[in-house]
Amino acid sequence: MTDTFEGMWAELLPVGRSASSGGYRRFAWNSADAECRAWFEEQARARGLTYELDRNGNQWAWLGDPQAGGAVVTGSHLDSVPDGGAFDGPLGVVSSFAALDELRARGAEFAKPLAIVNFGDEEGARFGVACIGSRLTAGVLSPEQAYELRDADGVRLPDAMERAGYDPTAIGADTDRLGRIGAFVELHVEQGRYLAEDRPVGVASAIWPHGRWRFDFHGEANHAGTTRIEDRRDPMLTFANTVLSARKKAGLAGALATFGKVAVEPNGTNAIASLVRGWLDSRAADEATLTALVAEIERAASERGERDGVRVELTRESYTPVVDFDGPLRDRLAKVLGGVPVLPTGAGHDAGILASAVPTAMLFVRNPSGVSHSPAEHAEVADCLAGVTALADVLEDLACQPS
Ligand code: HGY
Ligand code: MN
Ligand code: MN
Repeated sequence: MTDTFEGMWAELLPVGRSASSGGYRRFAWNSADAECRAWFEEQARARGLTYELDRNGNQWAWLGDPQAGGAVVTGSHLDSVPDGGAFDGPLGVVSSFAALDELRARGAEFAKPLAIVNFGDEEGARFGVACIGSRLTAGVLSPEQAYELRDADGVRLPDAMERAGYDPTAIGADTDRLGRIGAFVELHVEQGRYLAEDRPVGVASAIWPHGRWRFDFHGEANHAGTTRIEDRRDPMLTFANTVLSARKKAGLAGALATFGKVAVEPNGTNAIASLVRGWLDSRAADEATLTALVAEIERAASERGERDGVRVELTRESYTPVVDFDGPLRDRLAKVLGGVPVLPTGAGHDAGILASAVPTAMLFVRNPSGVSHSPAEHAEVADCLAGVTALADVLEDLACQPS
């Protein structure tokens, strides 16, 4: 099992990696994504698994009859955020194949179908909505909504799918497929430091509610060298104040608010901007806090906009309500693993989307620094292998023993 994990990891590591930063740019339907998908299909076929591409472009590798029902499914995603780390997503997919190899090495007898899945476009880095592959499958993103999505170059999601060789006309809820899943378990690198001092593997209890909102600050383009300060309608000013205000209000609310992406038009050094677009990522332990925080940030932005002569518009682009993972499944995993830490997370996952339709659980693997969505993201090999063993133990309990 050690050699299969490290062999697979080494194969996948260079795909879509920047030579300068060491970060990844595996975006939905781009060439790096295609290479990752080819790798997934190769791993499936090399193990004699039944390879399947579903209507939403998610990849499945089946052991046993995909139609039988009660399947135990594991897996994660292979796409990344811009300049992301190596572990967020791929650790779950590689560990799933390695866990299957481990179970076969143990001589495990499967009583239920087992599947490994790669959910497409989990990060939403290109089209702005998180977990598009699993949201479409769970029916929480409609085809109509998906057809409206465009990337920064104005390319529509269906056109991107078509250019990558996928049929966008088939996308939509896949109730039948979800109805054949008995349990979904996603292994993922931890994206905080909860496990750092403790154990290599933990079990997830919940995912914080979180969302993405786009602020459009409409000002007036003008000359940077001839426009008096008092005559300006500078959206950059309103944006900057909104960033500061969001940070302060999130701190007071014990919540999180991040402006990590901004677009400026016309984006010239010697021109006052006409439009600034800022994307807010906000998260909180409960929905009431999150809703109140975003409303406060919006109010502060509008008030500042009044002062600056800037019109402010807010659009919610992506939202995931709080996820409390399936209690009995969570407790069963914790028992199988012998009382490991049970922890919440502020990071969204495909498991969080599927939790609305099937019993779902997550395993976290220790990330010593807690850093994620960065080339510095890291997990020690020993902890990754502990994660594979834990996943194999859990899958053996769920799929290899008559319930
Ligand atoms: O944004 C998130 O929490 C996840 O990485 N998609
Ligand atoms: Mn991520
Ligand atoms: Mn992830």
